[in-house]
Amino acid sequence: MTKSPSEPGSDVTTTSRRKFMTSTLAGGMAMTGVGRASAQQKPGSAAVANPKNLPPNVPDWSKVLGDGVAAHPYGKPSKFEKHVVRRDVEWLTASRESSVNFTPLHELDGIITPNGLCFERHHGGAAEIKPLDYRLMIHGLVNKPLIFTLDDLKRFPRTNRIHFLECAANSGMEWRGAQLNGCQFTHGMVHNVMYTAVPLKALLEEAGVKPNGKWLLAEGADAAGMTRSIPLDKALNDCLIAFKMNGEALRTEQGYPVRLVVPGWEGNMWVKWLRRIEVGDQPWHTHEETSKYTSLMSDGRARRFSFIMDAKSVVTNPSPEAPLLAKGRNVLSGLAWSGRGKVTRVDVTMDGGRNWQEARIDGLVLDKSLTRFYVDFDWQGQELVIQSRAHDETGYVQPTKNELRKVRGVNNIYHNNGIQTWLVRSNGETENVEIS
Ligand SMILES: Nc1nc2c(c(=O)[nH]1)N[C@H]1C(S)=C(S)[C@@H](COP(=O)(O)O)O[C@H]1N2
Ligand SMILES: [Mo]
Repeated sequence: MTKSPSEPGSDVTTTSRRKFMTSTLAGGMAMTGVGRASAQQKPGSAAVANPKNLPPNVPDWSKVLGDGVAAHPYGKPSKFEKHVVRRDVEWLTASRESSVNFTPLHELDGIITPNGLCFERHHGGAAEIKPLDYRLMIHGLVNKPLIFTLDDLKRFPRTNRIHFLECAANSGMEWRGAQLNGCQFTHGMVHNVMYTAVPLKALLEEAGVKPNGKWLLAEGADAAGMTRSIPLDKALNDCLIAFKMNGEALRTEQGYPVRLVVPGWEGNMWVKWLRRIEVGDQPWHTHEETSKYTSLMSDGRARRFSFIMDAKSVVTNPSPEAPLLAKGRNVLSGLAWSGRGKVTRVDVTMDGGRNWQEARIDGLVLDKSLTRFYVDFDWQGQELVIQSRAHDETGYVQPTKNELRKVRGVNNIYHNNGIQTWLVRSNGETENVEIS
């Protein structure tokens, strides 16, 4: 019911009259280790190398043998990368079990999210399922109700697909203005992995959907028993029953041993620890699609079944946790995605919307996947007001936050795909702001 306006940038005022609304919680954030406090290096105070290890000297690590091959049966990141972790915001949720942590987007590059850094969102903790005891049941309006073991699933023809998963609440704290000082927290409820999976279509064909079967109910085996209604057309089109991510078994947090993949649609439909799929003739109107995952509009009505994640983008570097450290040659980097298909173009402005340039998209451009973009630029210490704007193959253009507020109001948590603004100060420090 709400189509976002397609003329972003129109409400940006001139430079002289521009006011910045900065992150209101920046101070509190620093205390809980969020935001600038978590940046590895402060602008202008780049860590200094030990001259002993620099050319022409022989560095320390060339004088001793390294670890043998058995030291790490399962490899870990370098110990110098300890800061690259999922982080959470303690005050955001009442319990650890129904909570969320965030992908450190500003530390990553390319389009694939490493398994150990995929944000987690669960409503009743991460279930631990013994693979031998795992079963997937398909029942309801089918000719032949079926129960599959994990091995049964792995005997169906499989496919590999790279898709983003974005929580509908990603950027949800920003509806009323800039809040969280770091792209890990404003945009980190997204990950992008390659799934090895069986198309859901194959299993539904095996069971034989009756002619009046029009909707599916997907249910998780966790304590939260997550349930969502999914239109049959979507299920037959591109939904997947996934058992591997980035080549290895799903992580416990991501639904081991099996999760549902619903490409381009809101994260809560991607049921983890998938237990059963029921075929019915109408949606179920579960708790997760009535009291939750609906959006209260200004007129008091609620927007429901808002499945698709609209096109969105964010500049990951520079950003509050990744300030500019040096003048001269610099790389601006970011991510763009769309639940409607491929990203076709990303525009970037460094002066708050007066001038836009087309970013350089690099690497794979895939359907309903994160897409990496860059702008290679020269920085002479001037203040920058950085934004990015994604376009997708349907012609949809990412709106400004104010344009979104006009159609959706501010009583909202979900589906905030508005344009993000970072203010880079002349010392390189970067802040979450909004332009008024
Ligand atoms: N069974 C089950 N599935 C679930 C959830 C859950 O709590 N239980 N959370 C959902 C929500 S709200 C999101 S955003 C995604 C998060 O997936 P991730 O943990 O792999 O990031 O899983 C979805 N699937
Ligand atoms: Mo979510």
